Amino acid sequence: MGKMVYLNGRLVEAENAMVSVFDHGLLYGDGVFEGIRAYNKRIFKLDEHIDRLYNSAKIIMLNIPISKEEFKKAIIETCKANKIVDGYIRPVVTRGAGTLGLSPWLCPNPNYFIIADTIQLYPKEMYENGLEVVTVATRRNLTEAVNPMIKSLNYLNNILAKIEGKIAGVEEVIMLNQEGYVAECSGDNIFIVKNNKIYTPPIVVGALPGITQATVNELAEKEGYQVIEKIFSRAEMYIADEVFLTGTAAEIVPVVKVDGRVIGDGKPGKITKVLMDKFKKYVVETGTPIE
Ligand code: PXG
Repeated sequence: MGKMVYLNGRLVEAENAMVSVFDHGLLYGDGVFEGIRAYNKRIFKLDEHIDRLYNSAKIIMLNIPISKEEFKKAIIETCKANKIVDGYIRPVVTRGAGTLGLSPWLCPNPNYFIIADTIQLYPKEMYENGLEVVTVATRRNLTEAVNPMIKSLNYLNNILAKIEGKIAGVEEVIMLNQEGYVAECSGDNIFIVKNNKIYTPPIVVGALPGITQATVNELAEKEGYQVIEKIFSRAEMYIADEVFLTGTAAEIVPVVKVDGRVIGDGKPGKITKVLMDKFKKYVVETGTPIE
């Protein structure tokens, strides 16, 4: 049996997992998604990801046709069918097939599917030596336009930023909001450390409420560090003692250079390394069992 995809209530062979070209998810990016990790046959922060998926859907008035409990069961079933031990899970809900017009009311049946695959890990050097990042010209979406707290299928804002980063020769980029404050990265949240205090921008700045970000808050506080939500500028980032990024795929990545400015002593920071270590232990011992 090859790869199986969960599509609208049942598991189908990956090559038969198809949606219509009239699906508004494809035509307009009208839909929502999640990216979830599995570690050691356990699904990490499943409830949190499901809550965020349903929140994103609620904001765009997309009715997910099954309950949260049913969605969680479907995710577990998909992981089982694909014998996932360590993997990456991608639940997607689209507006469904409709007319060529924008109206979501003419899309009566949302499509939902779940892909469970193995994960392509980032190079080890990135974690050992730290990452260089740059700020890009593409600003993060206005909260009054497509609010970045919606994990929608419309990721062009992030993709444009990613392209700028690629041209500049970096793997991840920093995005500012319209006021010029640091919002987040193309697919990661950002933290800075100054005088043993940890800061991350509040969601109102224009960022996705990251589940890895929330996990870092939890772990940092357990270690006795204060995590403060604070609006900060590029300049404050340049003079930080440490900078690191968080995301489901990337986990915790130390940053050692921002816009050409060396952060701290140019090596992954002390607190960053403590958090990376705690995170590594935490992920394998928590989570929803796949069996
Ligand atoms: N900000 C944005 C814009 C994201 O898309 C995060 C922050 C981190 O959130 P979590 O909950 O994962 O800690 C994300 C999520 C990829 C990829 O392939 C990454 C995300 C989404 C889709 C693909 O790197 N990151």
